[in-house]
Amino acid sequence: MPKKKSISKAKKKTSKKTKAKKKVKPFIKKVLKKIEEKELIIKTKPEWVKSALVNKAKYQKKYSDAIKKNDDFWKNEGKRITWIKPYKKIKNIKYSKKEVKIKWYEDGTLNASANCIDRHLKDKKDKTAIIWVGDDPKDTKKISYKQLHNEVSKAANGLRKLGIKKGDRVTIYLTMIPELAVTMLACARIGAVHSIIFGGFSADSISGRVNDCESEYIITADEGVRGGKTIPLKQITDEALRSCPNVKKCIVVKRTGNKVSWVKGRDVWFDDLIKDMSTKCEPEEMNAEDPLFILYTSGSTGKPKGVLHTTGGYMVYASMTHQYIFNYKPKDVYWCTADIGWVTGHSYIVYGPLANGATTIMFEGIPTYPDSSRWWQIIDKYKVNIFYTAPTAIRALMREGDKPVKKTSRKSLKLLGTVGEPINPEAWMWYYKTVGNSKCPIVDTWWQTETGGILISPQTGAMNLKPGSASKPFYGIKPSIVDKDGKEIKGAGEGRLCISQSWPGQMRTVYGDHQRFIDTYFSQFDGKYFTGDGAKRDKDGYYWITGRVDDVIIVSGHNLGTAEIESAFVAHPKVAEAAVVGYPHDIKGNGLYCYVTLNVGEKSDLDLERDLKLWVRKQIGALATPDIIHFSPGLPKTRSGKIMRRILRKIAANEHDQLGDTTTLADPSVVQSLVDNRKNI
Ligand code: 6R9
Repeated sequence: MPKKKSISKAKKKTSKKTKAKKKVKPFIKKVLKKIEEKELIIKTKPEWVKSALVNKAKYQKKYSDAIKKNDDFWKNEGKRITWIKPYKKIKNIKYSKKEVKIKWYEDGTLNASANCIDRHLKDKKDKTAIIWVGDDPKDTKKISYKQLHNEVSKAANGLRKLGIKKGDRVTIYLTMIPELAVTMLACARIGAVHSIIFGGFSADSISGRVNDCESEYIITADEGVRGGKTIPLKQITDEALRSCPNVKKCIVVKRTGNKVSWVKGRDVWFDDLIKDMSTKCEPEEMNAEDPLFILYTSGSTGKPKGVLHTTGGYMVYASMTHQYIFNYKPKDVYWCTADIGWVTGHSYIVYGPLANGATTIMFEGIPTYPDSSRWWQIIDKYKVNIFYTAPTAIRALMREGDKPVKKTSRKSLKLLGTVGEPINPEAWMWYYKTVGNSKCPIVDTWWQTETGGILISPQTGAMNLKPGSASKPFYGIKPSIVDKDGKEIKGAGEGRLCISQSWPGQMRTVYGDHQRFIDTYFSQFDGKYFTGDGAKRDKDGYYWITGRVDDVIIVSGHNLGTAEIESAFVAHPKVAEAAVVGYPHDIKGNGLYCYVTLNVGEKSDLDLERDLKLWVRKQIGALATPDIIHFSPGLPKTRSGKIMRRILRKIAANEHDQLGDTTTLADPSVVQSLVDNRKNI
């Protein structure tokens, strides 16, 4: 694929720019046209099939068996985990508008930390479990399974010494340092329920979460380090704890060694706590349905929900999806760039890979520090085979041009993955061609905090790839597309995405508010879990996620998915990112207010504004002609890279005095600049 402009290129004279633009345009047009005709297919290559765990026929058989003989299927798959007391019962499910009960393997017992560590000691004790890569390229550390065992056991004994016991909630507020994985596994070892909060969240978000789950213990660090900057974690924690009267102990990991304030009797240095602890710590025997963790996720309304996951089913599902979807082999070096404070980090940095005895990379930094080649350098240095990231990061790096990528070889790569939001086909193609040198399949994995693991994704070797489509359901997953009245749409069609059969990794409740769990996910469509997402199923049975259902804008009576319009914007050679929201419009009902971020070096002016309106109109149709284009250097995003359209809607509607909670934003200062530059409607 012809290059998008790099910074240096973009700075060159206009004549060159025009030339580059000419080079790009026909290609993009071709891509869009092909996608429209559903023709853009990346055919499964023979070498992918050769190395894959399944081929087309095997996938189809396994999928249909898993649906039809669901209990037998999960009975068998449950064996991938080491149980203390094996299960006899498989599932016990009640899915209705009034009552929801989800239990898997309910008479079995196990320990999640023992599954991630102890069971590998026999044959893999010297294998690297975690490669920690620091923010500073010189900072790096390899932790073997044996070392991980010792560190986790010491930490677990330390936590026990403080009085923490089975069932207690422990909040962890750390950036990506090894102690984050160590303390979460230590909690699991003693049966405490961890609640991890992104190391970028504010004091208010912390206190809200600590109080909601009545956590009496918090683990943090003096400071965090990201992109060459420090984050005052302890200071933020101190501020949060002023409104958390029930917190008894604050355990502090030393990361930078800079001075921090201290509350005598409450604060404890992590190093002091574990100094004299034994490297032996008997794992607590947990029932399969005992809670493993709580993870807060914000919805469009109300306070964040404490999504609760339990032990047995979650471990089976995380381990299984990690193996099958990433086509994981025992010698692979695997890297998921997510933060552990996000569900992707829980399932696909820690629990899934470690349960499978993998070598998993934990990266403290950001993709653009010290320069925008950092990720690709890490891939070369550690010979990464499987790489999993988010579309928002792909788009940001694409914005920097091909040069930083091309400086590296990336020849160790075998498979690429994405998660978090719909990936626009242009970013998909760049990822495929530029990053993967057209030799790695891409798995576009659709799932949610609530689902515990991936539900819809291609399976390498078993199906062709369609850029922008999350493809097909995983084993045992039964998606169902319904219209707004709940009527099931069979075959090809578009509507709301539900899942009509439980799977082991599913969340069990909203912590402390089971009614909210029922109301949020089960009250709309009887007997089905409603995901909140819209989806299309094409004639080949591929799923295309169209975004959150509340992201649909009705213009002159026609439904327009924001993802579709945004994808059209991003296909323009000058555009890096876009977010589209609706605003009340006298004639059309809703108008389209479009926030657009340009590639580095591009200038916004009236000509470009006109160009972009025509461009989108041409890609989608007159109905989708943008009403307002607001050029903005950044968009309000959560730390996991999701655009907060709720805030953008308020700014568009000139209701910026009612923005609501903005504490979960990665960079809250973006909001003020958007408000200051708002366009009149
Ligand atoms: C894992 C995670 C869940 C929401 C989900 C959907 C969006 C995630 C996606 C995707 C299209 C994909 N989403 N993966 N949309 N294609 N491959 O992201 O969890 O933070 O809870 O977000 O993210 O809208 O409903 P979470």
